[in-house]
Amino acid sequence: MKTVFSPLHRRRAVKTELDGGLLIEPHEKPSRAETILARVKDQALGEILEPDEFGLGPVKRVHTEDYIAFLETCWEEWVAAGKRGEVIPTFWIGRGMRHRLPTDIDGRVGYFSMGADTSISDGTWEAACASANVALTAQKLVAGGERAAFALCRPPGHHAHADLFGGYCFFNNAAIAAQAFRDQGYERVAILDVDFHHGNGTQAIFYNRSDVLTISLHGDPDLAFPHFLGFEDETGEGNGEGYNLNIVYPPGTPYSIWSRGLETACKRIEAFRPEALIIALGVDTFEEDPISFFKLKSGDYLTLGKRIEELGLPTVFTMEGGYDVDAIGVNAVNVLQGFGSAR
Ligand code: SP5
Ligand code: ZN
Repeated sequence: MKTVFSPLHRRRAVKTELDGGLLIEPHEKPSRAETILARVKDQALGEILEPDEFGLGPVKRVHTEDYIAFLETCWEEWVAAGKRGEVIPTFWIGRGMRHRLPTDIDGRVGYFSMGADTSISDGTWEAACASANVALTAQKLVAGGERAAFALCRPPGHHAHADLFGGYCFFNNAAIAAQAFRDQGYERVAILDVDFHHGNGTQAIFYNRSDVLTISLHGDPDLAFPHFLGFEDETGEGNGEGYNLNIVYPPGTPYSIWSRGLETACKRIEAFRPEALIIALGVDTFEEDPISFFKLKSGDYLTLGKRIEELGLPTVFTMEGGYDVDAIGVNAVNVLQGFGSAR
């Protein structure tokens, strides 16, 4: 399987993550992607390509113009306003307040975010654009006839809404790739999100559409980030009714339980008869992950990859979360090797 990777991910190297009232070293750090890349090379998974440049056209199919413009200049505006630290939102739209885009940078940062876990500094814009290009290049490979491709995206994407950053995400790479398939004439596309966290951005982007099926398996949002979306009664709206599926699990869930939901998801995907599949691939379901509470083991990722291959669909993997850096390479590449070894 071919891997798409951009060294520009290194431009995203924030120093802070607000966690428990402290500014800690971010969980979402450059060594994550480098460790996965090293494993791809070590295992000779396949050719490694740098992304093509697609410009902002395909990004604008998913994200709003005002959000994109904000992200591009946010750091410069922040510095120009005399701030001395990294961009971290402090104020949000509370219940009863107005959804009106303010001029002031503090107001704009709050307006376009869904969490304060995601700092911004110089280079975040370049890395986010490169990450979208990585996903789009993998999509192009698969549209061109490859059975599957691995988009080694960093920063990740699945928490980003059309006009919100947060959860370490800026552009929703999986959604952008899915929309690219649609714009190239694919009638139905499925997105299966196996990251520990609910794919809230992906769900929201396609919530009223029946052409992109969204499925997420994740830690119960009653107990885990993103806290305010991802419950099982969220099934889609309007035309999209029946085209969103959430499956939630409690702390301590092992693969033997998690995989039951995977079976439900696979049955739903088969019934939908998509022409392409996107896997939002997070490996923060791992037993040693520092911010999550599932108990998947490294070998389970081989089994997961094999089950995904059995769907028999053209498949793009977009890299999402996974914060045990020591294991992230083995776990992510195990999914891809499980997929490959089923042939
Ligand atoms: C892409 C992705 O996986 N994003 C996840 C973002 C989660 N950010 C919030 C992390 C909160 C960590 N809280 C630690 C609790 C540990 N018991
Ligand atoms: Zn995650």
